[in-house]
Amino acid sequence: MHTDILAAAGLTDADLTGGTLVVTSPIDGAEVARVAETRPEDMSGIIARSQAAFREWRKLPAPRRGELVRLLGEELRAAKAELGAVVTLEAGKIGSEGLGEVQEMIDICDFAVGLSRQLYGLTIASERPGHRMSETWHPLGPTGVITAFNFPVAVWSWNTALALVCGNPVIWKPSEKTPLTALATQKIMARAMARFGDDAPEGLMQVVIGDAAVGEALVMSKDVPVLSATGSTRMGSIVGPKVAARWGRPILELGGNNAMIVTPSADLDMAVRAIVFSAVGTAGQRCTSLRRLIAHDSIREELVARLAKAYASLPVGDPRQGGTLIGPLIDHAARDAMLAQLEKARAEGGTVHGGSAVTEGVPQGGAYVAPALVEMPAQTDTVRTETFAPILYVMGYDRLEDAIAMQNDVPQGLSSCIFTLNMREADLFLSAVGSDCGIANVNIGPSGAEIGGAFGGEKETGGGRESGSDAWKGYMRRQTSTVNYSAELPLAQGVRFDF
Ligand code: UN1
Repeated sequence: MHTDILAAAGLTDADLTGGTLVVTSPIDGAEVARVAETRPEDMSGIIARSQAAFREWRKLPAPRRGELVRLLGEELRAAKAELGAVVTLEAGKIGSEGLGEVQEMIDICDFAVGLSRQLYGLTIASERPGHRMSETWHPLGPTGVITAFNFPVAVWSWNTALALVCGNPVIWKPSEKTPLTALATQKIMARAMARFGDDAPEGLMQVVIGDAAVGEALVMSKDVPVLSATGSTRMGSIVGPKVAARWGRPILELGGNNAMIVTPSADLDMAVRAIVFSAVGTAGQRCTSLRRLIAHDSIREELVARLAKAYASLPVGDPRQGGTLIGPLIDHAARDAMLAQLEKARAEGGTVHGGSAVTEGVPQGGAYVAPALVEMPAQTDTVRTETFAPILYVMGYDRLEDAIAMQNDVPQGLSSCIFTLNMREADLFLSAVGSDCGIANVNIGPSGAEIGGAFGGEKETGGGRESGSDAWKGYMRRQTSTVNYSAELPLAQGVRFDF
């Protein structure tokens, strides 16, 4: 059955057998493939190929580069079902989330195609007569993209669609847990490149598979001027300084500890739906997953009761089955980490609803859990720690200022939201004294961001921005140019230097 899914995605025996990286499905823990790994000693050749591709690719006009991304979007549309199925098999996402991830790839391609005609610079008024100033954006060079298991292909596409139209080749290191989605995506990319023709240089888009040593080569190489990395704060704290120390440009998208404030005026029906999707969707394994609920004391008990009822009805199981809403965690270590955090929360005075391992009615071998709702007396150390699992901590508040302070009082700063029908509360939350996160929403949950906005966050989230808005500027270098079309040579700031 797996073979059918993998073959439909264009993967052959050569891709799936004979290698040293054992790939298992989180659905049942069964081995799916043995994928060949890139040898660390081959990385310098791979980076050199990327540099060679860069020398050609940067010469093409950006709208022509956009044409390749347009074709990539077309190929992704044609392969949506097949690639979505591989996401489900390899990352354990339910069907509609696997498809949604591919849709996110298609959306960013559309965005990047338009962008390829809009890499706008500025013209600037010069203080000197007969002079003009302008600002132009140029390609930077090979872009390393290190992605995580939880969005195994969408995050690649945010970076790659932008990097390509900006004139940069890409070297992609996917998570060791999800190499098959990367190989399937590379096949789709190869089809787009074949249709594009000869001016897509060989080496424009390369995939490298392996462990930290392979990633390290990208992190350390001066020939990889942009390094985008998505993953844990621990990983980012290693990668970020190393890239910065060699004067590269890191784009970091790390941990989140996303909160929702629910105020007395909130539409609780809507809040419950938003909470359930954002806390348990993708089994709580999005960097944007809702992890903390800060509810006004006047509605907290009612909200918890409604959530406990909703949680009890959520189907946990095989993500390939139509009705399932909560698939497996990525592996047993993730389940152990979740259960350990729940123990800590209990020790800190928390009351845990749900949160146990599920072994009945699910495929054997996978790490399935019932989502946990944990009422906490305060925002303890455990609450301030991101755990990649469906745990939602609930705290109460009395004054909105205190709720905002609590929402901000964590090391991470990715996503946040408020449910309220009171416009003063909503705008206070979005103001300079409100949420300190990169994403702040009103009356929607913290997850499921559209690609049109810049995606990323502050503090330990790493400060990077990817995807929409002007995130493309992270992949380009800015050149300020002053042109003198007069026959004089006046100096700026009125400086005289006559001789
Ligand atoms: C991630 O979990 O790394 O906003 C990315 C969202 C998705 C992307 C999540 N569009 O939830």
